[in-house]
Amino acid sequence: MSDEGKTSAYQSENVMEKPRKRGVAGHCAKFWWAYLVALVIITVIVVPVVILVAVPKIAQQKLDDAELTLDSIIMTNSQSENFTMSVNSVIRSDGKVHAIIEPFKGVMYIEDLPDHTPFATLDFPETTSEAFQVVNVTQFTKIDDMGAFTTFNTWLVNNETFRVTVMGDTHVKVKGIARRYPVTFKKTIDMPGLQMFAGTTVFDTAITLKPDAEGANFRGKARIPNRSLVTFEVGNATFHNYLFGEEVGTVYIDNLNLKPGDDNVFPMRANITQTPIVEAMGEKPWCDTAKGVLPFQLRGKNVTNNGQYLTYFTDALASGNQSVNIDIRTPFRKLFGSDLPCTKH
Ligand SMILES: *[C@@H]1O[C@H](CO)[C@@H](O)[C@H](O)[C@H]1NC(C)=O
Ligand SMILES: *[C@@H]1O[C@H](CO)[C@@H](O)[C@H](O)[C@H]1NC(C)=O
Ligand SMILES: *[C@@H]1O[C@H](CO)[C@@H](O)[C@H](O)[C@H]1NC(C)=O
Ligand SMILES: *[C@@H]1O[C@H](CO)[C@@H](O)[C@H](O)[C@H]1NC(C)=O
Ligand SMILES: *[C@@H]1O[C@H](CO)[C@@H](O)[C@H](O)[C@H]1NC(C)=O
Ligand SMILES: *[C@@H]1O[C@H](CO)[C@@H](O)[C@H](O)[C@H]1NC(C)=O
Ligand SMILES: *[C@@H]1O[C@H](CO)[C@@H](O)[C@H](O)[C@H]1NC(C)=O
Ligand SMILES: CC(=O)N[C@H]1CO[C@H](CO)[C@@H](O)[C@@H]1O
Repeated sequence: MSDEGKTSAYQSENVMEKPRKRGVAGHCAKFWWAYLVALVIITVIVVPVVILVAVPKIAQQKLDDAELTLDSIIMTNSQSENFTMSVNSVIRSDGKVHAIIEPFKGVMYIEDLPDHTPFATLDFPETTSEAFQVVNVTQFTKIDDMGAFTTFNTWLVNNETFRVTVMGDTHVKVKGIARRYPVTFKKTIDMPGLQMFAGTTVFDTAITLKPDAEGANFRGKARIPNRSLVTFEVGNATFHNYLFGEEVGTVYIDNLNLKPGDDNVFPMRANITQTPIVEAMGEKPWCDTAKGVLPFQLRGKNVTNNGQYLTYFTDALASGNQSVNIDIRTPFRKLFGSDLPCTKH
């Protein structure tokens, strides 16, 4: 192979050297065939190499270099088998190549799980290679793989951050070239998770001795931080309520709609077994140094939205315990007018 290459290089040098000694016109007349051969070579090899190899490589390279940032994901109208998803994102590139990227379906999967099972498919609209391209998509989304979607929600609820990949095959049209080039759009992004709602606080609490009309003997407000970029329409959520490892009741939060940020405040109510609470309130350190702030834990029990049972949120919220310290002394004082005496321990 390399020998053949050398021979042809040598021959072409000969072709180029000889004509220098003759006149331009004679040279052209005599060696028209050489130009024809050169033209044919350029047309047959060089142009196709540029069009078929170089341009698509550049197109793919430019697409690979572009950066995708997710600004927000909004899940609304959550139903058992589907929901509406809005994704607001930006694609940034150097903007040097003028090209159109055809619409395509991009699958989304968790990068750090080896099976890369898609949990959702995003319909990307046609985009251009502008340096700053806002891509907002709102679409009805059918949950094709409930296991993968539940896992995504579970990671979102539990993790500090995790990686999600968006990938799809599409075509690029470069300005001035009729051909469409197949390219692959593949971007991996870091997604902040909810960290099991760490930092949730409960305030404006009140307790009653008898359950009210809704069966609750505890009411308060919960401020639930959302560190993720995702807005969730969760619906009516119930939680197991644990104290010192024992289940002591059920917590209800209705119409839970979590937006990114710190101002997610929801009324909560609970139906709590009173005995373990009263006992703890009379024991050290809760009755003195801990000031009646009890270390409860919450774990998802059931999520329904407009009468539909949402397994993907139920399972995600059930995947771990969320610690919430609740001041029981303040509502206790309001109810009884005094603290419980500390029993010796
Ligand atoms: C979405 O799912 C619900 C069940 O959860 C079903 O009743 C409804 O028809 C679905 N919507 C569409 C458009 O498929
Ligand atoms: C995309 O969505 C963002 C956030 O909701 C919004 O600020 C922006 O105006 C939208 N842009 C377009 C082009 O729709
Ligand atoms: C995310 O959380 C899941 C389950 O809670 C865990 O198995 C996984 O290792 C975590 N991944 C990362 C990247 O933190
Ligand atoms: C949550 O806490 C309860 C009570 O301590 C315990 O029984 C349960 O196994 C915990 N669940 C998880 C998922 O950590
Ligand atoms: C909660 O309320 C229901 C109905 O009033 C009652 O049957 C149940 O025992 C209560 N649970 C607790 C933990 O108090
Ligand atoms: C949640 O509630 C729905 C509707 O009431 C019920 O069908 C489902 O079995 C419940 N799931 C759990 C885990 O309790
Ligand atoms: C939550 O429950 C209440 C009382 O049962 C009901 O009126 C309301 O429609 C439910 N909300 C949702 C979003 O399902
Ligand atoms: C407590 C906490 O981390 N809150 C965050 C909630 O989400 C917003 C937006 O993503 C952040 O700015 C907050 O810091």
